[in-house]
Amino acid sequence: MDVRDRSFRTGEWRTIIDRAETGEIDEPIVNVDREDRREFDAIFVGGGAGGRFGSAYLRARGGRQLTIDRWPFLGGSCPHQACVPHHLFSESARELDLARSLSGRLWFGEFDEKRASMLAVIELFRSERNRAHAFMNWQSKEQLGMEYILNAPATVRDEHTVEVAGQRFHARNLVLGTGARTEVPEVPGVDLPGVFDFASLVEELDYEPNRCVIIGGSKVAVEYGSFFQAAGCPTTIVSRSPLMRTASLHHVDEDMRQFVVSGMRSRGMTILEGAEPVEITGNGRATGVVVRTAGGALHTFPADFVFLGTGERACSQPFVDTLGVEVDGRASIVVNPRMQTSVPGVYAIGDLIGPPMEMFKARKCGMAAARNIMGEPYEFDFSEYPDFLHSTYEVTWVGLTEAEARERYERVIVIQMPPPGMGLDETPLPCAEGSMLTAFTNPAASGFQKCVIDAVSRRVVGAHHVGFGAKTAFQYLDHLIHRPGGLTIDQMAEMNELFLNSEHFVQLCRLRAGQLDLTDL
Ligand code: COM
Repeated sequence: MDVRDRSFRTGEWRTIIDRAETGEIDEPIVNVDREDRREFDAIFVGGGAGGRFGSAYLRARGGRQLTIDRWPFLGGSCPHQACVPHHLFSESARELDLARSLSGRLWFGEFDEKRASMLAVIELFRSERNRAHAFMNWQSKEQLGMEYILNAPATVRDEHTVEVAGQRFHARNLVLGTGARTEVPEVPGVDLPGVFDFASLVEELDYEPNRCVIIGGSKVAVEYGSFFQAAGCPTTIVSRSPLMRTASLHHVDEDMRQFVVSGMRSRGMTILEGAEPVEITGNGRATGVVVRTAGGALHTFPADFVFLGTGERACSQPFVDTLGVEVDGRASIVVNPRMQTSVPGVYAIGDLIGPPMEMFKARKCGMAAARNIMGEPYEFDFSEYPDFLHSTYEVTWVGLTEAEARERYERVIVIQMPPPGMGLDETPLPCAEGSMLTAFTNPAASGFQKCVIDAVSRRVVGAHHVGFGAKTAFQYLDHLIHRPGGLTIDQMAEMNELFLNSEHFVQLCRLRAGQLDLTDL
């Protein structure tokens, strides 16, 4: 299907994507400018976040790219199976938990557990997700001027050649961005029906689960588990490491972690740390998980729904086989800070190069590759970054934990809410957007925040927050605290807060900034 000379509106794109997904359109969707005789500067293999942003950047720099994806849309797993559904599920968890905790109060009706359905939310996502896909195709073509071939897998032939739908395309460079997949643990029974990961959940779930066991303690386990529990499916998490202490998460403050994990427990979740799955039992489909608990005893936890939260592994094998790119012990393609692989002219980006498997990294990797390809030496160091997850809350953090700061600096103060030593139920603070009703009805659950300051330089070195509405601020806080000179408590005190502001940092810093010798608050 050649769409080059057509200009579809998003509704028309949606129909095309729908038809491609049902197999009604089984040919490639081709948007290639046959009249442009220029060589391609790059072929992006994979049109997910990294490929799309890299492609857009390269075009904006005057280059010519071709982006190829096996799916009939650009944007990749983010809008199809990962970030977007996760945010829909996490918002649903928050709403469900609020409605449950306020059942019968104010204007809230008696909470009806039968109407709390994870399947209904998943079906909503499944039926509507192509709207976002349609926008990506439209924007990439009409606004960003990208060339692409969709609905057809790409096969890399050599470091300059990619074959798609029987046709070969050549480019000065290749940018590989085909992502990662769930690392399936070697547990007997893992192939049984009733065992899902984040992708098969949105593709295949067709029943309402009654009891869930999650294997693994990743971010995905915390986020999806909180949703399952809120949607009325009692959930047990089986994790070798303490939750939020897995290797993929850095700079998790212990007080913040305890607030999050004890909140999950108080909402009814069972969290088994130091535990390992021995077997998924089943009788044609999953019926439970046998777990060796921290004490060594074996217990069987019944479940009609088992979810894998064990992390992901890069889909690098085709490129190892064809190009011989170097990979590390976890199959992630090894790149330098310019995103160059061990093979000259071949770049790799996003989840394919390993953790953190986060959106900011994928998109900036794409941009970094594009800049280098277009002759601008550019390095991307993603070793320090802000991070977040959802429980029923938005949990956000940047910089150092209090413990890390105390190791690094001689004198550290914290500005914290509730203040250190005060019981959670003694104060309804912090509260702001999204937590006012909770603060007035269940103060102990209103949230937690902590700002960590090096008292000598007066610089903010870490910020941690559990609540709602603060995530956006952390993007800017990340920039401010990591820029040369950083961000001091005095500069925070100069900011104009939009009161009530979720993380409370500006006004709390102002209460202390007058001190020449800073103390905790
Ligand atoms: C976002 C997809 S949902 S992309 O990063 O804009 O391509």
